[in-house]
Amino acid sequence: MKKTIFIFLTLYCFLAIVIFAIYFFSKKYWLTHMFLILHGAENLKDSFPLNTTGHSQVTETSEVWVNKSAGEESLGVCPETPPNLLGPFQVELETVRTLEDVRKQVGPLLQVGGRYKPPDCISKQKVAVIIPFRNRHENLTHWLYYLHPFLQRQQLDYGVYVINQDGDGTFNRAKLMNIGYAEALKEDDYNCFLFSDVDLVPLDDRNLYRCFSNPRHLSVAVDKFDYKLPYEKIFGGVTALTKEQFLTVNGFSNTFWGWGGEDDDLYNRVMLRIKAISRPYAVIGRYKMIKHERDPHNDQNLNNVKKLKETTNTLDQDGLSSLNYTVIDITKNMLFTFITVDVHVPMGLTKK
Ligand code: UDH
Ligand code: MN
Repeated sequence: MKKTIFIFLTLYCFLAIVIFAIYFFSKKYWLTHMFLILHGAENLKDSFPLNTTGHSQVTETSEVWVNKSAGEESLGVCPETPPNLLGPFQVELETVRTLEDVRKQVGPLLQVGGRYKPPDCISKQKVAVIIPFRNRHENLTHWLYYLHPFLQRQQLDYGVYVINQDGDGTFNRAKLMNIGYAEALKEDDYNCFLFSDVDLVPLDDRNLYRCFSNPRHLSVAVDKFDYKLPYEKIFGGVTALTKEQFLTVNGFSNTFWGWGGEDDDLYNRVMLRIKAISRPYAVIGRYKMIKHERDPHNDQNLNNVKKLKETTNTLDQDGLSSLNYTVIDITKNMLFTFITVDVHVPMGLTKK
């Protein structure tokens, strides 16, 4: 009899443990999933809404996507407002910095190719940061020194792609952006593209480097322009578009050779197809532009001004749909992925 009671009790305990374990794990699973579903389905309010004076601006909500991979099931979605932001911070560009210094300071948290994921939460977007580049190594070092910690404080899942134009033919900023988009997508399923000049260092980390429900112009208050928009429709410097928004406007034009116009053409594309942009408040969208002269082989091109009248007619043929280039080299280090490309400079523009 005693033996039967003992066996019965043992079985009873075992069953209770099994039932408890099933209950515990399923609850954790459902809690995580309810959290993701609730936050994923909601269009969360932009914590830093727009200056409403601009005619083209609308109040924004930020989009929510979730990128989960194996081993991340138990992490929650990153909060809408990152908890460790500094707000305004000091930027000092006099110190001579080497890539090695920067690597020592900000490298340890990164993965090869300048990739980062927040360790404690799942970022809602996967952001490819695209930098058009030629011969601005000092600028790039400063940019990396300030931007990696900045992007990490924002809990972004991101990768940095420096798109280096090969040779000394006329520079083409916009085409390099399109190439960056195409090359980044070959590496990962990015859903947000952050296009940044190499010389623009943000001064406030509340200026979120993520995508919003309208294409976003982030560099609204640059020191070079007295911390004001030089003109209302400016869409150059730093911009962010979702993959869908970028596809909707067929990317940038590939045919703006030399300085000027390509950013205004993108503005036209956005206005034709999406009809609205967003911006952070000027008090947040503050930047220092690292001092520089106009580069060689990037003279102002007055033909670009004429082309701006033609955006309606050229949008469909000229852009991502007609992009052609040759990759010469891809080098990865801890701070960035450096992609050298032949942008196929037309005859006659190969040297100036
Ligand atoms: N760039 C290079 N190397 C070059 C030329 C340009 O890396 O030889 C890249 C670099 O990322 C640079 C960006 O292209 O930051 C833009 O070039 P820029 O810095 O010479 O342009 P600028 O500062 O433009 O003059 C500021 C915006 C002006 C208003 C927009 C007018 N539509
Ligand atoms: Mn500049």
